[in-house]
Amino acid sequence: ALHRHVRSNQGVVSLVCCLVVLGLGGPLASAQSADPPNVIVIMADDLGYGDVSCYGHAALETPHIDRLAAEGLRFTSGYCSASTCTPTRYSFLTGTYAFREDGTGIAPPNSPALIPAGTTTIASLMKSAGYHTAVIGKWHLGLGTKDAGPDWNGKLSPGPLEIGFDHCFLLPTTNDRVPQVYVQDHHVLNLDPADPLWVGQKKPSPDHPTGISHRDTLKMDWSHGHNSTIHNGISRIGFYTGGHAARFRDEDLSDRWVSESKQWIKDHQSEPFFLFFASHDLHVPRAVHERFQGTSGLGPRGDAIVELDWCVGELISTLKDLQLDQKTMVVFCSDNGPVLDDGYKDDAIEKLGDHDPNGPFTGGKYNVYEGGTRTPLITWWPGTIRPGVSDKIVCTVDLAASCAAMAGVALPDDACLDSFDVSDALLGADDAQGRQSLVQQDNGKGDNYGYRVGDWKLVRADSKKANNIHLRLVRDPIPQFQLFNLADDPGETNNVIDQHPDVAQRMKAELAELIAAGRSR
Ligand code: NG6
Ligand code: CA
Repeated sequence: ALHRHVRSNQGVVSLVCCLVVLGLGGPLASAQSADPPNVIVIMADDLGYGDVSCYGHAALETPHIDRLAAEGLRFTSGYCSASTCTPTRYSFLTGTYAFREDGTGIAPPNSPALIPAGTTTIASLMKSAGYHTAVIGKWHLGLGTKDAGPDWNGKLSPGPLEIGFDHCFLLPTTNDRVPQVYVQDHHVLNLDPADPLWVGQKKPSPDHPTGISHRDTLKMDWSHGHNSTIHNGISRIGFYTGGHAARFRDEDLSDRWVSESKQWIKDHQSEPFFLFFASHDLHVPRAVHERFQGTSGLGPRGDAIVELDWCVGELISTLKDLQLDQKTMVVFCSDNGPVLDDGYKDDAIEKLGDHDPNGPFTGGKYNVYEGGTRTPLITWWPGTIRPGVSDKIVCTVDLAASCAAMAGVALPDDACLDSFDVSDALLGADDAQGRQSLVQQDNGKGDNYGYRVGDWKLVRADSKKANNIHLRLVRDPIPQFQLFNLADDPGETNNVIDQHPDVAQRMKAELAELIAAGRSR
């Protein structure tokens, strides 16, 4: 049978009251924190379990993220749902596993909106609870209609504003993909109509400079792919022309996410708000601001972690300055595990030294070993969340149901099909259970799956291949089914499927049923 979760419909109000009554909140939980909090989800890009110093495997310092962990709750089984960007973001927003929907793998530059207008999302749920909602940073979930895709020179719709966000300020795809422009609400910011923006998959003219024809002019050379249109001395995936006045410098992205977020938080400080802060760090191209260059000693990949850490510090100090820290829950997480060389020659491998991006785990981005999806996850809400470490299983796919429960909104039955209310685990209640099981995916529908139940982990690789197992972009053959016991083998090195055929059989059947049932809730 499927492992059924007991849904806790307890909202944050009753949970916090309960903590107070039982004295579990210590000196922290107070009646005033019974108001549903503002919520900021900070999602890093390609950040591995070992990439921040509070997880104990880093050869660099992340003081601001460490402070979140010291003042909040650090999860050792915190997950994103997929080991690539688009499916994790899809499932975080919709509360439904991305493998249930076709076409939710890594989105190309001209992808239409992957989440249809009117879909229930974490943003629409929070909006219905009276929150102001915004997404600032990397989107990578497509814009525009299914037929036409993004209308770069016109109204970019549907997009975030059609699924519950009041405001967006976006990097539309991912920064190794064209175009390098900001999207503010429905339009490319600062677009000069006399210089229209064209984005396509084919070279627009024979003399169009690319990473191949003008390789010697690049400031960051490519190692695979990423050799089409050049902008800011970096060649990208895809081609574009025009829109010059709208183009940004890669080095300025973090500053812009922070300044836009600060302003938006200030503007909404007296109302409840939900902010999805979607950092582009540390995705390639890792072109950080000049003041962070060389600061980590690990090359641009490490420098991008330092830049991300700075962003976290800025957001937290904004909350403190506005005296919103006791009224705001921050969730810090990642969209997938780590990768070293992801298409540019940026010394990520050469300068790695003792740094251990996936910590004790195997694998990272692009695979379903633990390193692909078990990533830093920290919750912080001073005065309500007691500082500590939690081993409960929680996943970014649960944030929709959990935040909705905290805000007191009921989930429609046909929405958020895989999202569980784990708010008690996120807040650190002593009797919290967290998730009992989790399905992990790598990229598109029908690819490989991981399935964790308690300490058991089933790896189902229908392709019999896995990418990036050792954080090197090679595709290694693996068996179709493997079973691991994470309690004594967190690194998934000892396949015990032959010793535990009964467990494997049960988990294979459960996984198949979970996928076929179309929902886990
Ligand atoms: C891959 C890209 C990689 C990265 C990834 C998406 C190549 C060879 N590789 O196809 O560089 O862009 O897609 O990353 O082009 S993600 O974090 O946004 O999912
Ligand atoms: Ca990513």
